[in-house]
Amino acid sequence: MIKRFTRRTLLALTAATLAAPVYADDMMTLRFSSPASETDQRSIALAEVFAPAVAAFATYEPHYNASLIAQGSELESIVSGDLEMSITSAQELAQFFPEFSIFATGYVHQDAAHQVAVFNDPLMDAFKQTAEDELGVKLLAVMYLGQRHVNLRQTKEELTVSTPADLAGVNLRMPGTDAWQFLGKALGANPTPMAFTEVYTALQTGSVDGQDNPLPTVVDAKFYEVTNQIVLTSHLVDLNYVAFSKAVWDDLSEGQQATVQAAVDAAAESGRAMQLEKETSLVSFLTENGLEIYTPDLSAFRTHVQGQYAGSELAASWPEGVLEKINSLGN
Ligand code: KDO
Repeated sequence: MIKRFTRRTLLALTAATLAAPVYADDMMTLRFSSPASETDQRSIALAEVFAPAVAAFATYEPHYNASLIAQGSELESIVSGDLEMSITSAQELAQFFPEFSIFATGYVHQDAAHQVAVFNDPLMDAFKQTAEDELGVKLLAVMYLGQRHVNLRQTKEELTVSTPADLAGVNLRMPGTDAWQFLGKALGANPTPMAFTEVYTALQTGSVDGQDNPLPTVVDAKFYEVTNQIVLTSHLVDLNYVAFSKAVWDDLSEGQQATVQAAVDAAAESGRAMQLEKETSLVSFLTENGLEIYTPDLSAFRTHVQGQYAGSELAASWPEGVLEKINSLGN
């Protein structure tokens, strides 16, 4: 907790001083960094929907595959003025503000529509305000990343996963932050922290047994080439938030702010629709490419994962009543 407090204070001090808009002959430059590839649906939506909509006053400058900023460092880069946009995660925000971990908790969000309802509900206001006041980052929209499943190198014959007990001893790559590591443990596995861009090689060489991502990511990152099964755990209906520099936002006119917001909303909607379509259509592609895809004992996974969060330090950081409100917004 001390680490987070120090980090939080340091960032608040930095946010107040460093971030400043980047201009080229009065056109604003919006540098965007993501670990995702250019062909990921979220990347496509921002490039093809957001960028043209703001082109009258801003140049969108995307950097993919974490080529400009390392995964997990985007928020600090926005604070320091080295970046203007990213698709951040609740897990990354939870590194500064533990309460964000509620949106990264296994089996809480039910589906894409539930994510949108939660993001647009007043319950989100305090979270957005904290990110704005203490980080200098505006969370403009929620993007649908998809249902995360366990994806393993082992064949189903070598390792059949029915319950969390079957993941005991499995070296499961999870992204680096605490909330991700907690989720990996809650699934029953041994989590290994690793950047997204290193995962393919780690699977190929066997330095990890598996990873967890939605089906569109398994295809886009070609993880299916170096794995043999997908256990449809649906353990996290995952999301990203479009993070936007507040310093840049404050430099926009009201009309330009409205244009940016509408453009981000349209991109999020477009990306969501494409990702949902891919989640349905890619099952046959993956089975045709030799992967065994099956559903485990979901009740066992849900019960075990929720049991791990109950009473945890993460759950202790959740504001009173928020989980109940999130659940009430679901179907
Ligand atoms: C990942 O590293 O597994 C992850 O899915 C975490 C997400 O929050 C997000 O960073 C995502 O990678 C990247 O956008 C690549 O898809």
